[in-house]
Amino acid sequence: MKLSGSQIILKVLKEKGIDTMFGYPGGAVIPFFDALYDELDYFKLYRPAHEQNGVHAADGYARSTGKLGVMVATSGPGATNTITGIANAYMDSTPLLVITGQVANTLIGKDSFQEVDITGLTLSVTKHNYLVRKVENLEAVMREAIDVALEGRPGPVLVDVPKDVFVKQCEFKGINDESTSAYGNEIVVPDNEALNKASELINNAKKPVIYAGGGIRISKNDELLLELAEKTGIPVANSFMGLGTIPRNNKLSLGFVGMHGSVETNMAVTNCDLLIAIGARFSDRVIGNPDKFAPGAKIIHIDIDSTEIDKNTSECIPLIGDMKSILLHLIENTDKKDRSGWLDEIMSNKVKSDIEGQFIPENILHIINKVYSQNAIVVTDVGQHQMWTGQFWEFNKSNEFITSGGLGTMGFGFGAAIGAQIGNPNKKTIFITGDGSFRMSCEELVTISKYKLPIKIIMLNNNTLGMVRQWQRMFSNARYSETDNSDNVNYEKLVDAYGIKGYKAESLKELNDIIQNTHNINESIFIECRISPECSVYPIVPPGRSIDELLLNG
Ligand SMILES: Cc1ncc(C[n+]2csc(CCOP(=O)(O)OP(=O)(O)O)c2C)c(N)n1
Ligand SMILES: [Mg+2]
Repeated sequence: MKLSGSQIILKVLKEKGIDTMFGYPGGAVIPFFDALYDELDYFKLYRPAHEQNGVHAADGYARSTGKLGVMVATSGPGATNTITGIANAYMDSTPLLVITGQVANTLIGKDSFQEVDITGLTLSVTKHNYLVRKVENLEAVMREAIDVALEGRPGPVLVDVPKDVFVKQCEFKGINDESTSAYGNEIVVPDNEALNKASELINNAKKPVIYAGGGIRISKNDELLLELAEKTGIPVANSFMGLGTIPRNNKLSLGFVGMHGSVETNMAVTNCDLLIAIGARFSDRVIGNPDKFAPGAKIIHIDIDSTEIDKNTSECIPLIGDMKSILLHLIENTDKKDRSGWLDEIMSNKVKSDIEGQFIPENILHIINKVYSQNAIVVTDVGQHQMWTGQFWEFNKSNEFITSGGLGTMGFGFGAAIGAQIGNPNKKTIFITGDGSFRMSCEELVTISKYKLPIKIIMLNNNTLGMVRQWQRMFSNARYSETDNSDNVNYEKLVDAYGIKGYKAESLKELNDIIQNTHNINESIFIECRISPECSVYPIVPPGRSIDELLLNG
């Protein structure tokens, strides 16, 4: 059967069970969108207002569903607009397929209209990328690209397709095509000796801590993590990406560790004698001064990606391979233990403060969390509001928290919330944003009204680029250079222009009333919470310091 390049792409997507895409048209991809036009009874394509947000949407869709996220963009500016989204997905290990149109083969390398070397530009932020110059190669490349994105440690893969390749025809070989390589079938498991040694270390540890990261969400192992923690009585500190891997209201959950970790969590990791890292990568935001991170601990490092071992730490005991197999082995070979003495010691460091009645992020988030405690996906932007959400929201599951961890991309949240809501029509998507971040992506208001996505937008409006301002205040002599945002944007009017109802709250009572009156409405709403620019994220570990050198104020 002869098919065009565009039809080949759609055929392989269908074969892989992919029916949802994000995309934005343009000259080089007209043939692709033309072929799609005939397939709209199977495929659903969502068009964002901006390609960057389309990639973030594919990312939010992938993180919340565990499926591949797909974004299609045109050549030149369409392609360059995807780069931030691709880098963001790369840092947080999200499986994405980005298909870009390229100028026709005969025009490549001539500074042609809307030509950019997108494979060159994205080389360092993709797991792999391809420029497919011959239609005969497209079928195998498409299959391989999808497998590479999903297999092992997932990541974004880009396929660049010249316009003539979309149009040219060739024979479609089908799944038995021998030129397709077999990615994704190999399950690597560490040898028994290493696993037994790790079990023994766990059995003998007096003060162990599990450091659980986003790899647990990616490999869908929340339940096994909980089983291991509960059997061994070992408390769990999360990386920011790992929040939700253990329910936050479980007594073994310590929340997240690192720059904005709580005192008890950072002290637990500092004082532990064994740290069991599971699907976490010891990012600099977690470890602070590497020489003083968990100084008396042996470290077991469980990961699918061997290049993570000893990258940011040294002398780990590595367990490389399939997390499910490793966790099952550890659960079976570790002793059931009561470590409540150690947990009590950890919890004695907890700091209590009297904040009742104050219109501050902690109380605001508690009110919202109470109403949306079940079946909700929380998506954030980047800044103080992101850290407050991580600190105060009681997550139940790992795929119910979506945030930009590694790249810290302001503007990530709106697109990601759109993708999460599309992937999970039966869940409520709560998008928590800041005034600065929202200004970077609010063009997507049109997308949620067009597709009737009932996303709840909560803006913590401090009229400032709060996180940067906090650093200026604490570490730059309060010289507030270019962080002021108090230019009286009327956000209620802005959202009204898109047919979305907006509310403003300046007290807990107002917020409570708004939430009570609106939470059952199956439409998008926007709630602006006007907070003081002086609200800060505490604790904070000053740059370069160790994670036990926390500041609680100042
Ligand atoms: C694209 C991008 N540009 C700049 C930054 C640097 N940055 C980090 S947090 C922040 C302030 C965010 O402001 P806002 O969204 O209002 O959140 P707040 O900290 O006030 O809660 C800035 C400018 C970034 N992370 N991403
Ligand atoms: Mg702000």
